[in-house]
Formats: sequence, structure tokens, C-alpha cells
Amino acid sequence: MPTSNDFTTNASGQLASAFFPASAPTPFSRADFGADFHWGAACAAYQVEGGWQQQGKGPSVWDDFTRRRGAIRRGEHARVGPDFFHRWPQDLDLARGLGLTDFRFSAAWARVLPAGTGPVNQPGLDFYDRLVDGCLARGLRPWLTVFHWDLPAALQARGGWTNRDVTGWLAEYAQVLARRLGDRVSHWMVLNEPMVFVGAGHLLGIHAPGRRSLGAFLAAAHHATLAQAEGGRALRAALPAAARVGTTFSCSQLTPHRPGNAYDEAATRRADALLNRFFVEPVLGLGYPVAELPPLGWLLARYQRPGDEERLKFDFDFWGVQNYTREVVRFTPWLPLQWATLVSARRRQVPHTEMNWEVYPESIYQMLKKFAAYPNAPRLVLTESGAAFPDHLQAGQVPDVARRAYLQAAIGQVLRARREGVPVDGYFYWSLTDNFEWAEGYGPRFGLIRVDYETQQRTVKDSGRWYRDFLSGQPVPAAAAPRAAVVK
Ligand code: IFM
Repeated sequence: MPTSNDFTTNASGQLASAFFPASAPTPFSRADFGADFHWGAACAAYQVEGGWQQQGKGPSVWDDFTRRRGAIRRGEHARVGPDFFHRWPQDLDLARGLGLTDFRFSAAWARVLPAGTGPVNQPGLDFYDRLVDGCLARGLRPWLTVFHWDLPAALQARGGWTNRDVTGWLAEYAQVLARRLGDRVSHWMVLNEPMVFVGAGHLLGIHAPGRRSLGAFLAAAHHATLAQAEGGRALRAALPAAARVGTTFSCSQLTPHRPGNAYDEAATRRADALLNRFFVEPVLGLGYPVAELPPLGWLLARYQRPGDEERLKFDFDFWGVQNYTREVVRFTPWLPLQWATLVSARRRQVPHTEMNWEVYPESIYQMLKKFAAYPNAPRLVLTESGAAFPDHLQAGQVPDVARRAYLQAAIGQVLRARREGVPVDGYFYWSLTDNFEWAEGYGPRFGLIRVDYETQQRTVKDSGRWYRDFLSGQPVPAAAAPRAAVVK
């Protein structure tokens, strides 16, 4: 099945139609999004910074997890990574060179508070201060994610996300950041993709802290939902009134494996409740979506206290929608609790990325529509979307045709939603540079900018150049450019 970067090898055109379904809008240009639309790229501290023990930084759960034998592909870790800790001026210069208006990054909790709570590590906080000033000096609006998965190891030793006190720890940390940076950072996000760090970290055991326990999952899930709202309140209390407070959610369009089959349809509704609705609906005061998953409701009740339903609510200024693919769901009678499995793209023999995620940009449109349909939903921003395809340096260039096509297709799907009235205000490509892709190590490359991890040399890929041209006003023609390469 095609995962190739070279469209010319895909004579069937299957890859092209995956990127550009008939519904994809063309032609279009930046002007169609209006002057205030946010154009960015995103990254996260643990994945790019390196500098893992520098200037007083404490250890995080990922520093510990990457030491575990077999936890990470090829035994890789992120102690140096793309070395953003030292090379951020160069990376921000490149971001500006692409014409981005906004830059999203996260702070490493243990760089700011080495023990998770208590004394602040001033050099660590100073680093983010310089980074924020560096963004502003280059005309990049900084967007700061408070928590992108790197919990301080000292807090994990106290139970981490399974300890209800984590809500207070997070609020304290959020306020430290807000007090120092709130005069310059206009957009804040409390959590990055809670379902991923809770599910992959506490139930599946494939991310830090590597737990495989239903109890740990449920406790962490409830505490993360509480922390999301408490963190929002803590930020709002400490930030100037003009600052925008948001949070982000992972999500995927879900399709039954056998459309029309009652079991697969019901399994899809259960998966939707867990994967797309679980962290969103309590924020709106709708409670957890347990009607589809009664056993989950009974089990979760063990971790809830009187008054929690109220505490889970928060009126965010925006939601960050993060979408990479769609999932196909099949009824699975032997799987307790969910009775649903996701049928992998490889198994379905559809075009997919190196993450084994189906190439399906239309899911972006579907998810924006879905989130916007909630009564009282705030404004939306696509705070992540991206694609990992293999790429190579050839004569000083990186001809990453597939990523370029994905980027164009993703932006087109955002426009499609916007044209139908969805209040979506920004697009952030994941990621500015190649980086450490968690359990997959350095294998999958998502970046608009290639990183040679031996030399730390940066090379803007063709996808990055395409983004630059698009942002400079170059229109996407009616017959999308990469399509021409397909029918060879
Ligand atoms: O790299 C991750 C990121 O940390 C969170 N969202 C998904 C990306 C790709 O897997």
C-alpha cells in the first residue's frame, strides 16, 4: 500500500484521491481566510528542547520512561533531540522565514519547577521569557501550552495523574507561567490531548509513565478533566483580561467498519464517546458521555466527589482541535468495557503515513463541524494537524511531495469548514521541525524543516516552501499542484 513520498510511483492515483476527495475546495488562497487568521506551526518542549539536565531542570516522567528497556523504538531518547533549548533563535528565524504569524510551544514543567511544586528554577523560567521575547521580536505571536505530557518525575513519585492533588499542582505551575509571561503571551492552552497522555500512559502503557491499569486510567482521566478546568480558572485569574485561555483535544472522525451493521454502528458510538467526547462534554456541563458506556460511568463514580460536575466546567475562550486521521471501528465482543476495536489503516490497505494513520484530511472538516455543533462551543483553532512521511535530503533539498499535498489538503478542509460557518480562527501544522515522536523515537518525521540529528543542520522541506509560498499569497490552483505528479 502506498506510503511513498513519491506520487509518481502510485500509478493508480489512490494516494491522490485520499488527499484530494471531490469535496476538497480549490482554487483558494490565504486571502480566503481573512486577515486575522492565525497561521502557525507547533512543537512541544520534550520533543524538541533537549537540554534535559541543564540550568537546574528537574527530571520528567519521559526522562525516566525513555530509560526503560523496550519502551522506545531503537532505545532512543530526547536528551538532546533537535536541541531547541540552544538553537531556538535559528528555528524561530526559520519560522519567520516561512511567513508564519504564530508559533505554538509548551513549557517543560520540570524546567520551571524542578520538584513540580515549590521553588521556581529562575534560569528555567528565564529561558521561556527569552523565547517569548524572541517570538515577538520576529513578529510571531506565542501560543503556550502549559502541559504537553512531561510531568515532573517528583510528582509521578507522588502518584502523578492518579493523585487528585495534581489539579492543584497544575494550577500552581500554570500561575507561575502566567505571572511571568502573561504580559506577552496572548494565547494559552492548559492541556495537550488529555486522552493520549491518560490513555497511552495509564491504560496501554506505551507512553510515560507506562502504567497498564484500568484503575490508573480512570483516576487519571477524572483528574485530567478536573485539572483542565482548574487550570483554566488558574490561568484566567492570573492573566490580563485580553489573554485567551484554551485547551486542546485529540479527535478523529469515526466510521463503522461495516456501515449499516448495527453492532459496528453501536461500537462506533462507544468509541466516539471515549475518543472524541470524553474530555469535551464535562467542560460544557454535560457530564461524561457515559450513556454509551454504562460500565465506564459506574467505575468513574469511584473517583468523583460531590460538586465535581460543577468543577469540571469552564468557559474556555477557544478549543484546540487536533486531528491527524480518521478511524474505522469494528464491534469486538471479547473486549470488555468498549467492545470496539480500531481497524488499522495497514490492515484496511488504504494509503497511510509512517504512523500507520490513514491519509484522510477530510476528517479535519468533519471534526471541526462536530465540535462547532455543541451549543455554547467556543471558537475553534486547529492547533495540530500533520503527517509523517519518509523524506530525504537530495542535493540540498527535501522533496517531500506527500507532506506538501497533506498540508495543502488540510488547509483546504479548514477552509471548507469555515465557508460553512464554523468559527475556526487558526491552523497550526505539526510540527515546525522534525522531532522526537514519543514511543516511535526519531523514525517518523513530521517537520516542515528537516533536522539532521548528527549535525543539527536544518533544511526547509518542499512542504515548508509550499507553506511559505501559500502564506505569501500564491493561490492553490483549481487542479491542485501535486496531483499533476500522480498520473504518470
Ligand atoms: O507528536 C505528537 C504530539 O506530541 C501530540 N499530537 C500528535 C503528535 C503526532 O503524534
